[in-house]
Amino acid sequence: MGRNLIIPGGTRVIDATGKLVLPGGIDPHTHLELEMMGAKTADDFYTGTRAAVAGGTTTVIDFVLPQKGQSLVEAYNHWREKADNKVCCDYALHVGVTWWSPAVAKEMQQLCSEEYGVNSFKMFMAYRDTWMLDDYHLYIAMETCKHLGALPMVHAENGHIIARNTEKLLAAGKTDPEGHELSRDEEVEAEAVNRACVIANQANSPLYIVHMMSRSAVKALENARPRQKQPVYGETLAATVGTDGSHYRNACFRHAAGHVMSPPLRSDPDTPQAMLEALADDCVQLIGSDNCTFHESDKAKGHGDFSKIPNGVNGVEDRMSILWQKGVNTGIMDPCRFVAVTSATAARVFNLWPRKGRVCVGADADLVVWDPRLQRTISATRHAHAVDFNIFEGQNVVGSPQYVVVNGRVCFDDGDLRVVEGFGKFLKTPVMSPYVYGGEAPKARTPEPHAPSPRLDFPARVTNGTPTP
Ligand code: DUC
Ligand code: ZN
Ligand code: ZN
Repeated sequence: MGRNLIIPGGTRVIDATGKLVLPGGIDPHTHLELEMMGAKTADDFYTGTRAAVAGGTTTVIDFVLPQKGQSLVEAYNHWREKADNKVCCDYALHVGVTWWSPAVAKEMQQLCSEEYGVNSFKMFMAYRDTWMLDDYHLYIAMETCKHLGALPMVHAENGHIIARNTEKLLAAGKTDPEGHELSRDEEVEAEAVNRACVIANQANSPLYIVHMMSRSAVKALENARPRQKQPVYGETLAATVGTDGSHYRNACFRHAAGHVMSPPLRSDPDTPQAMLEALADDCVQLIGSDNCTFHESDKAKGHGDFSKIPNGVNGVEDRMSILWQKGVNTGIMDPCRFVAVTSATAARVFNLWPRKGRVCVGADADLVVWDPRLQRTISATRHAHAVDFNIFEGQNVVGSPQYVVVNGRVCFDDGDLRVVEGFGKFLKTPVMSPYVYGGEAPKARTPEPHAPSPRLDFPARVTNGTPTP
């Protein structure tokens, strides 16, 4: 980087005039090659990171999810085996604390060592029969994180209420995918957000709330934040700002089941706008994808019983374009905030900054030449995922990567995807992120009316699909 650089002969020159050069996106939340609910995700670490790169994301952070009773270190090793030779871009790992014993605390400490490079642990307040921790153990897990300088993450939904509502709905004959949303409405999420904040406060621990999906959840976080002694981060998803729960009422099972994820998309039509505003005004700090794709044939396991539909949707590829379209093109956020929520803040929170998430001398050459005029129509027929469904099917987005450089190599080249399997590396994330533990994190804000940023005027340049008026 610099002016008047001496450029060696034969160096490829990419002219970025009229484009934006952004740090590669960081998706803090993926599930690649995961087995859950009797199915295996369609996207593995190759096709998932291929899709990431196609959309401008050059780092993903995936979740190691041990079975109850399984050694966390063993599960971590298994994830490394699945990923190391397949990833097309760099990746890091969070580890799930899905059960508790004193041995788990020891393993958390081991995973936080330099050798393993983990600095974040996820606890589930839902998935009662597989991954859920009760509040007592959630409290201890958070204390352990605090002690280690790691960051506890929670899936905030009340698993007991979901279990009981599911029984009642199925008994009453409500078996179709809409039952999924009905079994876990907004207050079931908001209650758990509040409880997670209270427990984190008792543990004097920072907290990261994954996939916040509703206005009620955001409100619960806003209410709690002024009381918190340590920083609390909120994450929302591409799915949340890019689509909504109306799809659960689609008469086509394939279509409705294709949108089933947890927490669910919300039927309140104001949700996407509210989540975008929460992202823009720093109530919510990051946007991930929760990419967890299942083929139609696997979603079909839940025909006649919504509780058996494997939970998860796509998003790692389209996350950045969806947010640009819904958030930047509408004037809700400016391009700098776009970079913060899609890349820089994740790098800071998970202690990858400034190697990742920043364009500067010394950082990895993970760069996106972003064309704010480039238009495309999202479709499963064209995406780089392995899965046969896309929750954003048919949406036109203006704003997409033209080039994506992964560690100095052009891996998305003006529409041509040129990824290399195994090119990515595992990133060790040291504990005690200065952002989380050093008082640099965002403070509670005083809620104020949302002030829109000036609308940018980029005329469209069409690649595929038809231009929107
Ligand atoms: N939610 C999903 O939809 N899939 C994976 C796990 C989760 O919490
Ligand atoms: Zn979750
Ligand atoms: Zn998830």
